[in-house]
Amino acid sequence: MSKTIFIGDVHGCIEELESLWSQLSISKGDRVIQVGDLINKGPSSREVIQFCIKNKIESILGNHEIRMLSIFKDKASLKSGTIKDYEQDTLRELKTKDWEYLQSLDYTISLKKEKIVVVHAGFLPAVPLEEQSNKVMTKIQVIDAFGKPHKRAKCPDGVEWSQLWRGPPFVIYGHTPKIKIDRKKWSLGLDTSCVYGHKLSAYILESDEWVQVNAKKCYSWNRYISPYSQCNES
Ligand SMILES: [Mn+2]
Repeated sequence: MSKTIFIGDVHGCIEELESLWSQLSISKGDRVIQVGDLINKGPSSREVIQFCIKNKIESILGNHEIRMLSIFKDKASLKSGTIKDYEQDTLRELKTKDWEYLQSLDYTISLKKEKIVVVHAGFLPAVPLEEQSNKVMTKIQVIDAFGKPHKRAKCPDGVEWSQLWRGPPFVIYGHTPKIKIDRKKWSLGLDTSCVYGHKLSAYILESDEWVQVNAKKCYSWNRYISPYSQCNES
């Protein structure tokens, strides 16, 4: 039986992606979908995109892909001095084919029969699926008392969107880095903080199991997540 596999946020962690791939024993006919944020912060955004192209991994837009595509489109913004070092690195690294891959991505992938939707960040539970904004789909983490979406760090009293989400559809997402896979009745969060020194995770739908590899190191510092004080600040 062919498998459907979902992979969490990679952020340029090519060695971990390769090692996860070898543990998944992918065969012809399997479908592999990544939840966005393939690039930035980690060691090689370009190699990760090349790996996806070569292995026909489907992906969606994360906030980091949106950000890089907008910088790429408007080079004038480079002069504003608001570009982070890792964004400069990615901009230098990527070639035409890599940009074309990023440009081909959509905000969601729907598996109709399975009633599953894959999105990078999540959804606002009070809004119909077809009316969700691009910003919400790539950035939401928590919801405030007025029902507005926010970043977790900006709204400490907010409730995670996934706690309020009632399917169908079942939502598979990334963007909110955690130590463990975040499984709820109607959602599955797959960002297990690889670039922050924890794990890269994959979920296999048909057998309902996950496969994880440990990060080789902490590539980027995150105060909530990173285990090592010697991790590079970025
Ligand atoms: Mn993200």
